[in-house]
Amino acid sequence: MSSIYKTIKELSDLLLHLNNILIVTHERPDGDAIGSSFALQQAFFNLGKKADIYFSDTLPERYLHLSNDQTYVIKPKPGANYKYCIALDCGNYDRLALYDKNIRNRAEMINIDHHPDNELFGLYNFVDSNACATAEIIFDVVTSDTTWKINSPFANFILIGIMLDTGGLRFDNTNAGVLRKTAALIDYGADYLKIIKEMYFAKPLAMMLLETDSCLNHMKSEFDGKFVYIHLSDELLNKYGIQYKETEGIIDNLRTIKGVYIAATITKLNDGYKISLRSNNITYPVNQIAKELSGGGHKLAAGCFVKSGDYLSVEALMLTKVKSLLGY
Ligand SMILES: [Mn+2]
Repeated sequence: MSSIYKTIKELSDLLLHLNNILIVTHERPDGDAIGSSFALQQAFFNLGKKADIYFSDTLPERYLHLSNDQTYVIKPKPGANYKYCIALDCGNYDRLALYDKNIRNRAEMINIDHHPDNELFGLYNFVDSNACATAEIIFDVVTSDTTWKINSPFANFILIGIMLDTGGLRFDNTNAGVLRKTAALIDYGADYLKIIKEMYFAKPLAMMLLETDSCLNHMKSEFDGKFVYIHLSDELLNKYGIQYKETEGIIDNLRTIKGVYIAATITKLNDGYKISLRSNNITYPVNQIAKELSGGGHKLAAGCFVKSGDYLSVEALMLTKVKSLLGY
């Protein structure tokens, strides 16, 4: 029997009693997935408890400095056995990066997330779609009970999660509470200016050139300019030596264009194409499109995967969906 937790206090009481913990998150982890995972691990460390994090791949370059003391694993030790598995920032079980697809039969699964379409796949579930980031939920937990101890690494990890999911405190999910918590994180020792510098003022030249090339030569515009998208082909990425996992910022740039409501990138992935979608207007919730194509996400940021060997048919499918969402 699975249960749904409604309050931060209940969640905090549950987490405080755990030991022998594995933390997991979605595939191709973003700043919130990474920040909230490291933050929760740090919170357990601060209580003298051990918790491992599993990622299915090495982290994007901008996050590599977070992991210099080998605090996460890519290949778990054979026979690794955890009593609890905490899933962060992931709406459904299939999207979780897991080294053992049967882990939920071997460990008690705790699902903590802020995606509105979360499928409550855990034995224990806490989902708050009003939270701007999963990192905000972890912050709420750790500040809800004085048993938890906060230090500056914890504050930095939370801040990274919040900054990434709010686009640097600029997206619609930024409210007064988020700003107060950001201020509190600085009081707890987060290095705000360092994080801003690393995230927004340290773009590799190759990335700048890729962005320029992709806007100049590969961006397409439809529906009176309300929709723009880029096919981030392997050829284009290879030209600049940039891996797909590093390109999280490109789509966010597209939606800053005046008059654009929806932006997308399409990238080849294994036996199909990954479509990432952004909206800057809740009148056009892109998770609706993602859902119709078996993906998911938030109203303003969502994604899906279409199994197909044919780019043009995937592009056409996406255009049909966007057209109807925009009411054309
Ligand atoms: Mn998130």
